[in-house]
Amino acid sequence: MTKSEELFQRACKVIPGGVNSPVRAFGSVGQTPRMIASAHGAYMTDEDGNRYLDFVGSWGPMILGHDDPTVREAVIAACADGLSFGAATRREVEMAELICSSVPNVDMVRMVNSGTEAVMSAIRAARGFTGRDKIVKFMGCYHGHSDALLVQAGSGVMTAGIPDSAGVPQGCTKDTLSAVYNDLSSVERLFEEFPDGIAAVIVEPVGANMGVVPPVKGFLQGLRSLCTKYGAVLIFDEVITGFRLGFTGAQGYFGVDADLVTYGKIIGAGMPVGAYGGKREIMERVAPVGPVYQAGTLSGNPVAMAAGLAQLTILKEQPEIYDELNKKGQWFYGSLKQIVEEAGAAVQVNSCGSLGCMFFTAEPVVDYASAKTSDTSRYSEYFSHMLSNGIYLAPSQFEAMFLSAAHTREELADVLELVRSFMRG
Ligand code: KE4
Repeated sequence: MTKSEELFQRACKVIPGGVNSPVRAFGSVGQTPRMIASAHGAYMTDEDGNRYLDFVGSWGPMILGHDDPTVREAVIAACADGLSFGAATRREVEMAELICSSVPNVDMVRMVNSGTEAVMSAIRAARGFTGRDKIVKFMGCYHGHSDALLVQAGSGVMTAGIPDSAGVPQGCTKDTLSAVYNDLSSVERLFEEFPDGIAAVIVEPVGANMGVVPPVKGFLQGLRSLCTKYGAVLIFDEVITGFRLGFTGAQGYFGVDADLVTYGKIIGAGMPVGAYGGKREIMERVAPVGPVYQAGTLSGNPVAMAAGLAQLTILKEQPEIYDELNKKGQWFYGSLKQIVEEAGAAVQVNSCGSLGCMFFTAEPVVDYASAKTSDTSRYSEYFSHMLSNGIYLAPSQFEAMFLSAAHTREELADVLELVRSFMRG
């Protein structure tokens, strides 16, 4: 028995499914999860000493690679000053100033502890600002596990085949309307049905929780126009795209203005951090200034702020990191596309910048329904082939690959050869 197997057996006795987040259970790929002991640069090492080139990057935070020395030093220095005070601190001010001075349409920002919390709070702020109850989300998009958003969600919900979730009363989701990603008419119909009833439209500006599904031309701009026309708040859930597509995130990358934006992952550099922010007129409805209540014991935690500030400062001061990362992504996913086409394989390669994924289906993937045509058992074979060759991919067809600044083109070229050999069967 490997150490991972032994630890996982113990885990299953005391943690539901042996994991603290469902997708980590490797359930849909039929493998024992590898218990990771350490990670440096583009690599992770498990408890048995096996080393993997990592394409999960903690699901997005590790854009610089694991254990960046500057980030590590900042965390160690912050720890020496104390871990948490439950009081206002300099670092929170610096983090808020950094975000508000860099990202369009974010006049004010509130720190929370996860992407789920950021989205839940942004929805509440939008409802408080508009006085309306209904929200529109897109099938296949995942916005964390707050009750109202667990409706035809992506990520682990999609992987586990749970169309919704047990334990969520109908009352919590009756105001959640589902639309079709990349289909503006499906949104227009909802606004025509509830012209004064929709508080917000929330969208992943690049779908990354049903696998990677980029927006078709005009989709995001169309959402902007509809929200403006009907007085609804447009929320970009940038927990994945924020500070990944570029320093101004999806708003800058696509040139579309949101009213509220949610963050997570990269802004914490691996520490538990989320944030929501946007127009002053909306954010000033949030307590203690306004009537929309939201709070958190560890929100703006000084150690987490130190980690996030260190990572964001590197990204802001070295914009060439994004140029290289996006060029590397274009080359890598473009090469993957070439390999599957040469092999005549029923595989689609979708990508946007450093995000990408391979869908095992012959059908172009543009939304939840087409993503679901993927052959998940074929994906499972692919996953196992790559894992046995030291490549750590998302243990689910419906997740993204995350390239980092630490992945070299030489390493990626070797990965391409492994994919080529798999496609040859
Ligand atoms: P967290 O609560 O997991 O920090 O963030 C929720 C969330 C919100 N919005 C988007 C667009 C997200 O992708 C996420 C979380 N992403 C998943 C990966 N697909 C987290 C992995 C997991 O659940 O373990």
